[in-house]
Amino acid sequence: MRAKTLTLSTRYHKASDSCHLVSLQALPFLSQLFTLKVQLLQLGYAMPTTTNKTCHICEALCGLEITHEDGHILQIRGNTRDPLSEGYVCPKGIALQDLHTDPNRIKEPLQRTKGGWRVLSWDDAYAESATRLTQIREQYGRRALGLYLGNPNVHNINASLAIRPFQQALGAKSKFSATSVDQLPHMFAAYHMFGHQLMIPIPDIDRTELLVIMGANPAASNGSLMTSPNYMKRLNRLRKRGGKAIVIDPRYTETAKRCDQHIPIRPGTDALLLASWVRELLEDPTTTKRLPTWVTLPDKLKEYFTVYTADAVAERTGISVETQRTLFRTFKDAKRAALYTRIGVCTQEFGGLSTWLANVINILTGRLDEPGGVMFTTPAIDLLKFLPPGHFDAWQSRVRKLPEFGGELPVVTLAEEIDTPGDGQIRGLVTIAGNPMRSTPNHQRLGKGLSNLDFMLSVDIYQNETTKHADIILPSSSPLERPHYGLVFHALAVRNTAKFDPGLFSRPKDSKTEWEILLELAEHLLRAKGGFANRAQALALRGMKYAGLEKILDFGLRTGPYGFGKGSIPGGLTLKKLIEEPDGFDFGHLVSKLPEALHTGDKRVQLAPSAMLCDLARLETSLNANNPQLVLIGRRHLRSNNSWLHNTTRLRGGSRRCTAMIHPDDAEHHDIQNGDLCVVTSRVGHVKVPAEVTSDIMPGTVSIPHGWGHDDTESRLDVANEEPGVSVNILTDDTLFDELTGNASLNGVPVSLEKA
Ligand SMILES: Nc1nc2c(c(=O)[nH]1)N[C@H]1C(S)=C(S)[C@@H](COP(=O)(O)OP(=O)(O)OC[C@H]3O[C@@H](n4cnc5c(=O)[nH]c(N)nc54)[C@H](O)[C@@H]3O)O[C@H]1N2
Ligand SMILES: Nc1nc2c(c(=O)[nH]1)N[C@H]1C(S)=C(S)[C@@H](COP(=O)(O)OP(=O)(O)OC[C@H]3O[C@@H](n4cnc5c(=O)[nH]c(N)nc54)[C@H](O)[C@@H]3O)O[C@H]1N2
Ligand code: SF4
Ligand SMILES: [Mo]
Repeated sequence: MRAKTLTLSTRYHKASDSCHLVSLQALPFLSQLFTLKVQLLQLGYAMPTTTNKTCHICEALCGLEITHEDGHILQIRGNTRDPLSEGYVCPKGIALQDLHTDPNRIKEPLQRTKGGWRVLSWDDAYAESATRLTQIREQYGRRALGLYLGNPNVHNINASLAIRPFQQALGAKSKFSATSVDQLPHMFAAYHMFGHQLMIPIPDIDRTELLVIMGANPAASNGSLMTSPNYMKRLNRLRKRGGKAIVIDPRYTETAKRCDQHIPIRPGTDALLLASWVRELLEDPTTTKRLPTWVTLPDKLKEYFTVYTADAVAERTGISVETQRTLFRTFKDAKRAALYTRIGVCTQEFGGLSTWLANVINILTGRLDEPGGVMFTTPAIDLLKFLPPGHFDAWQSRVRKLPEFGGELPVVTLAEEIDTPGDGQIRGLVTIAGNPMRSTPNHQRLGKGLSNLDFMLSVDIYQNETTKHADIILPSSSPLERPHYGLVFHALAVRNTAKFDPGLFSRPKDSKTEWEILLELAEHLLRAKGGFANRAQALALRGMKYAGLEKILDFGLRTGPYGFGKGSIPGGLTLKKLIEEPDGFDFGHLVSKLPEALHTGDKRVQLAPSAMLCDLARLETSLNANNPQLVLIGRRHLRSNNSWLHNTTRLRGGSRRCTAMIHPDDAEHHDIQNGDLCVVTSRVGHVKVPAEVTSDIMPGTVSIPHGWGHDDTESRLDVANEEPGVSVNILTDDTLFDELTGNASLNGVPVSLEKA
């Protein structure tokens, strides 16, 4: 049995399973200890307590056990009873304590003045923000107000639930988010093929026999759009049961090193390989005959693919005809197989087509909705029921006429919408948990725009490269002081589970969650606007505040697939039951649910929507393009998370280095030695970065991780500042994007290289 600290349970902490196993003889001893503990507590001695918490940093939803005493954290470890993460924790989960204690984390509202930053009361901060934002909207219209939502919002139930009413009260038309430097192509394909933007097929890693991983490095990222904690252990299990894993990536990644095969691919050419794959499948007449009856197949689909012969794409992709054919055959012959594509494939020139084609391959090979293939998760709160299915191109951006998706514009247009004069030019901006000054392409241009705004408000925990431009920063409480429910990521998980934690510590007086901040701001905005409609909205808002976050979650659970009258829990799942079971509920493997679960009007999968078929013409043109001499790609590190986890001492060093990986041939060609400082230049900028010469990367490719560049003197990030690195998004280009979806093209950016 695992050794355990004897702990006094908190209100919500269930006695651990190992306690249940303690023999009867030990009971008198335990009760003596308990009495002793109570006596010590009465004398004012604090005792260690162990509380469950879900890690909110990445998508993996790891269950943690945090031992703490008197507000101090003594230990963080993985919860072995967690049905999804099974005890796994990565270094970032351990470093949660640094986030909590970070002296740089903002604790009070701040206002930027000519004389520097000053502390502001919450009331004044709300009032001032609402007045200034309302003024801009009334004077210049809704387009003049911008909103940028960053990635941590989807990991934060407080923000996730409060953002919608806040948005309505703000009334900003120019909305942006990290979606368009990330998963937009997945949502675009889901919307067009399955009828709902969040109906994303998830690889059934626990039952598959062949997993093809394209443009993802789960050994660093722990999986994305497949919540799959302990990804590498899951891959090991797959291989132990006789299965195989293949990685298609320009770099021989940490993941590839632990798989069966690595196929290097030239960045940005995935759509060509996938089109060749689809062609091969359509060449066989039995492929379409075997399709389920609920798949709509357009006439003459085959004709769209005739040009993409294995031979024709070999040159551009760098993948030989032989390797292609073996890959296609292996996938087709496998009893169970799943093709999984992620950020390296999304954020490139053909991100939309590639993501769609991967879905098509999974469907044509009979993998969709089949165990061991790609399936749809059944989360305890059915997100799809509460969120709109989506829309596309209902209106366009002002300057470049890029299409909206689900009411948001591609973030590659943000800078030009701020710096291009004219009607609707953005003059006021709100950022919530976002750092576009490190996460979006060509952010120097954006920086100039931000410093010229009439007013900017940031809801954030740090004064960083983005929020330093704000007039007011509203800080939220520590992540350890707030509840967690993985609203979004339970819905994208490789297993159906649910868990809730109410937060580890109570909040200090005057510290607020995003739920409180955003709803309070919304109320101020509605009041500033006045009018009957706004009074009605304000009333609804007050109702929401009064009900509280827990009531809303409880409603979601009760009406969900394991709620009253459904599932195996007597009386149905409620929040109370989740709280009483802090290790969470396990509802088992993903289940087949098509065609009933489809959101399309005709309950059929649209295999080849016209938007995608039209875009194939653009792909065809690229077939005969020349490969650029040198292109840039990204990289993630296990000990880092986007741009905002570089201020912890625990995560410093190790493999987490901001270097430019280059192949020995390219190094020799440019007379660069390992460790030399080199200059990487693109159309929009240049950076000076140490070279890491390695044959792990394909010739003609440079890899630099994103999220770095913390040398800004106006930021308050003391630890990050000591090891600043450079921002790769100085090189990425706001004019490079996927024309189908509007997603940024961050991989495959043409660059040149020289010794500094
Ligand atoms: N070149 C390149 N660029 C990329 C990528 C890439 O692969 N290559 N990846 C892209 C991807 S996938 C993503 S998701 C985006 C991320 O893009 P963003 O979401 O814009 O950036 P993050 O680095 O996640 O910054 C998050 C911000 O939230 C703040 N924050 C952290 N926790 C909290 C909290 O609890 N509450 C509040 N209010 N604020 C908080 C941080 O201080 C920081 O300012 O970056 C993208 N950019
Ligand atoms: N430790 C850590 N974990 C994270 C994050 C983090 O920053 N750090 N960020 C989180 C977020 S927001 C996200 S979205 C996920 C992303 O999770 P992943 O998608 O796994 O992201 P990466 O680790 O960047 O892996 C992308 C891979 O794509 C490859 N690649 C680049 N260009 C191409 C190309 O043109 N074709 C192909 N086939 N491959 C290419 C890169 O070499 C890289 O190995 O990770 C999440 N988890
Ligand atoms: S893998 Fe992600 S969720 Fe798990 S501990 Fe690490 S950062 Fe947290
Ligand atoms: Mo992301």
